Amino acid sequence: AEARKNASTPLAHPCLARVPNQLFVGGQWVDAASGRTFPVLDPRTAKEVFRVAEADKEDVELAVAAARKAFDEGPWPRMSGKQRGKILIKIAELIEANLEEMAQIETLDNGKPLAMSKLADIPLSADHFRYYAGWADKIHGKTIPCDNSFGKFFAYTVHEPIGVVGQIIPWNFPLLMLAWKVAPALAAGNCIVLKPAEQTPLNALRFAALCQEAGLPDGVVNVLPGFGPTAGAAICRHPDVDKLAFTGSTEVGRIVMREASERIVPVSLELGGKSPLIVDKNCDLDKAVELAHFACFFNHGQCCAAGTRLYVHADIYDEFCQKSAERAAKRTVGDPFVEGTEQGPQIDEDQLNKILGYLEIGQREGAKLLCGGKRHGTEGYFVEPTVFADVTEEMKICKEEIFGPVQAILKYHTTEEVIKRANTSEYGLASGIISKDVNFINTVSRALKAGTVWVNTYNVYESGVPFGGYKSSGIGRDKGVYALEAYTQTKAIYQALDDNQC
Ligand code: TXE
Repeated sequence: AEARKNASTPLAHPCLARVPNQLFVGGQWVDAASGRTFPVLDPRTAKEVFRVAEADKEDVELAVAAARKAFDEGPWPRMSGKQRGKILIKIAELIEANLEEMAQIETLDNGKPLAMSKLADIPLSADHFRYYAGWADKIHGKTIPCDNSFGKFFAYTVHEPIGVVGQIIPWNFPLLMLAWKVAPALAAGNCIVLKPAEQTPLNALRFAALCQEAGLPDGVVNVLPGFGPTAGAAICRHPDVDKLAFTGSTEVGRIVMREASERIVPVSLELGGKSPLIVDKNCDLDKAVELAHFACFFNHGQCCAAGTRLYVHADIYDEFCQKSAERAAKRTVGDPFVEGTEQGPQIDEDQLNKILGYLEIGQREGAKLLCGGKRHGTEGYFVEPTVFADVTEEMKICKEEIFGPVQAILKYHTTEEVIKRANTSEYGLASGIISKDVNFINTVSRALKAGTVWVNTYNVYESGVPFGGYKSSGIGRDKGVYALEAYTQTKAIYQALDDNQC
């Protein structure tokens, strides 16, 4: 609360009471150097509910300097892993202690159903910090025997933090995407400059306040709300940023990678997807329809891993399409704060227009519209849950990421055929299989070119299990022990065993 300036301004929602509205730099709450602020809109109404300071290049300079100082001179990278782990556990506990408030903030900011924020986003974020707290004192190298003619040596490796990490995240899971990036970077001893998406800065700011409360040293985490081409680009270009981590569109991922290549810094990218979900004829049809519905429509289709290309075996195709359309038509769309709402508004006007554009394109391309197909209501950014059948790989709605509540159903006949077709996408983030046939499952799961395969389930995100893409879906892995590789350097140290060596 003390970090929110102009505290007398009436609050648009009670959950905003403790959300800071400034930048968090070097452990201080500060205005943007330009003095500029930008609005946070409620996606239910498109109306402004809050304003936050808008970071730009000059603020990035200050934040990177603070992170640099914290890394080069501060205690964080020099603390024992155990000590760092304790602070990460404290962060996890604070997120849990503030679960109700942070869930409401997430729903207000993003539009996702409150039940989902409470069940998924916030607890999974806390879990992530607890998971990496456990790793903080287990990040160590190997002892390697050396046997060569120059003498007696042994060698060992140490896994050191990289330094100042620039992290840029999207709006679809604002706190969870933050947790995926921040927790492993902190466990390994790095210092961070984080830019949340301009659509959803609120929980990142609330999180920064919790970091202070948890006793995280100043400058270790810096949070800069702002826009991509300004603050985001400045982070990517800053010569003192030692590593870049990005989640967002493939288009911007290419920009981030270009910047990283200019300075030869490591980069991890988690980008778009167009994930196939393959339904075998050997399945429980009603359960399969429900799972496919969840795979596609969860989080309003705003999931990089959404199962948006639904391949259904010809023997069950007609019934499956009909039932999928019935299920989608029943999906409750409305205020995400109201209990029972399954789908709230999309994130913003750009996304709304992008999705509506694809709904038109799909019909023009000859896909069969089974339900939905237009905007829901006239206020805010709501879209009708939409199902297209008779989709083919040539159609744009099958090739491009829509990032909305749009299911595209395709018919297939043989296993070989569906594997080939599922792998035609430029993306390779996730995939799914629904089947009771273990041979089908084994064959298809090995053949799919995707970073994740969900079998008879979908959208499961366990902190210890890696997540990332093949092909244009990205480089590197978030989560699990794999993410630690992205935030550490490996140093090899040779040591002579023979006293005569010097
Ligand atoms: O993404 P952007 P947008 C996909 C999805 C969606 C599309 C566009 O298909 O419809 O991307 O969404 C920052 N330098 N995904 O426009 O622009 C930006 O401020 C540095 C999939 O929101 O990629 C934000 O913080 N940073 C995705 C972040 O990048 C820049 C989730 C993501 O925004 C920048 C979101 C620049 N030049 C969208 N330009 C997923 N993989 O989950 C923008 N940014």
